[in-house]
Amino acid sequence: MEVKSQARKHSWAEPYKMKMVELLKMTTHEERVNAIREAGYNTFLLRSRDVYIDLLTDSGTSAMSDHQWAGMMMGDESYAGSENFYHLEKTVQECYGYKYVIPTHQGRGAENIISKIMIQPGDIIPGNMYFTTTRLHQELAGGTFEDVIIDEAHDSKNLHPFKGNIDLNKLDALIKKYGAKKIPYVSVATAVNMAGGQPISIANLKAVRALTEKHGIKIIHDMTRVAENAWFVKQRETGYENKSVTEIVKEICSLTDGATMSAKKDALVNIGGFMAMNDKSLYEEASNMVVVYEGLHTYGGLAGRDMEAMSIGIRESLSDDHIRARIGQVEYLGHKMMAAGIPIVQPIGGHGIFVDAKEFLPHISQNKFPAQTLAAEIYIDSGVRSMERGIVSAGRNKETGEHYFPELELVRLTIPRRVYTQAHMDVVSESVEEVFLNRKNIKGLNLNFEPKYLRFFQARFEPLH
Ligand code: PM9
Repeated sequence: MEVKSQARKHSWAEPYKMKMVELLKMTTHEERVNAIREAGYNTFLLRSRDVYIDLLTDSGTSAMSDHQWAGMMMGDESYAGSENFYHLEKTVQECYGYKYVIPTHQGRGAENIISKIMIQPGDIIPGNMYFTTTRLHQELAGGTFEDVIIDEAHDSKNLHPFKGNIDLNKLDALIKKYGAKKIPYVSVATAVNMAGGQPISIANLKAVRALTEKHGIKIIHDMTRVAENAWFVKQRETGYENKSVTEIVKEICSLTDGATMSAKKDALVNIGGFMAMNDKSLYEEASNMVVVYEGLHTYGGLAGRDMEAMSIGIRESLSDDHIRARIGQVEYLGHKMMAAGIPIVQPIGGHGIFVDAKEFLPHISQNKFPAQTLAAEIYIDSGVRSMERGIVSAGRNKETGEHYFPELELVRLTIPRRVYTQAHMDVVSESVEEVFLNRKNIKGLNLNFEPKYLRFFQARFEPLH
């Protein structure tokens, strides 16, 4: 008889063991002060050799399994019709339920093509909070993103269990204001990144589906972290406690018309993504467009071996035991930091701990970049690399050129999957605590270089005195 892994209460301990390790360099305080100065106080511009624990992102940073590495040796590197593509196609169809699949080099490759095909200049794209690359592609295609996430998502202390939910009144008001013809699709993300990895409930998604169907509006799913969302549904949504993550993921996907995927997150690969859809004509357009920007529709910018590792990673990512340990580790770090009085986004999300920099550094106004400053300070303290998710990431309004001032001014400590230990998490928490104790001495930053697109990647700063 199959024993449900939920039946017994046990630790979140990892369902794997290590057989290869990567040695890390330990740096001195002086080396780190120099490194962050050279990086213009932007953690994206640090060299990874100067980083001890790298919590910049969970994107492409997972440890692949022995099965995935074995899959890499099975790469069919034919230009067209690679066996690995057919394996990927079958995996996406079986695991996610979408009919058509086109690989892309990563998530934004898919976003580019979906935006170019579906958006006309002047269109409105409602979504549950912006994501940097997603919104940029929508804007480059001539569209305007409109945030329709519930208000609770913008409040780091609000304990709503589904802060990724869409506010139906906001969505309905947009449809009334602009008309359904101006709304090509609603952009629905699972485990909403910029809100702190917060899930959307199935009940909410069903309600969004009912409303959009009435108006003939499609739903495009950013399914980058759908498995993590499914785990929260299982924990928090009535009726789903005995369903598997695999079943919940499939139900989520069934409520949408198509998807873009950065497989570098949930799907446990270092590179890769895809778009998927149920509509044949959309597929035909996308499979033509992909040859312009990515490569033939049976490889989309990937090597055969990358597609093989992705197919295997997708199945591993849907195992309940995997997700329990993955989110268990994130929660371990979050609870430790909360016990030390560090202000973080609650409830704890799926892929990292998001420190509330406005509350951490109340004496630094948002135009002096508190989250950017805090990320640099944590790096100087311990060599832990994190990422700003606040005013720098939010960028500027495309019409007025003014900074957006988002409610959430956060530092993201993003946990790569299957990479770090509990002891590493202890070091991270201890370092943030140390910075917290000395927070009154911290001053802000001045922005002295800003690139045109996605400025958070390459902007440079100097310290204020
Ligand atoms: N997310 C992240 O670190 C990597 C780039 S931004 C620092 O969170 C969502 C929800 C994402 C995402 C990337 C992409 C783009 C789309 N949607 O990075 O192009 O979190 O594969 O995916 C990053 P790619």
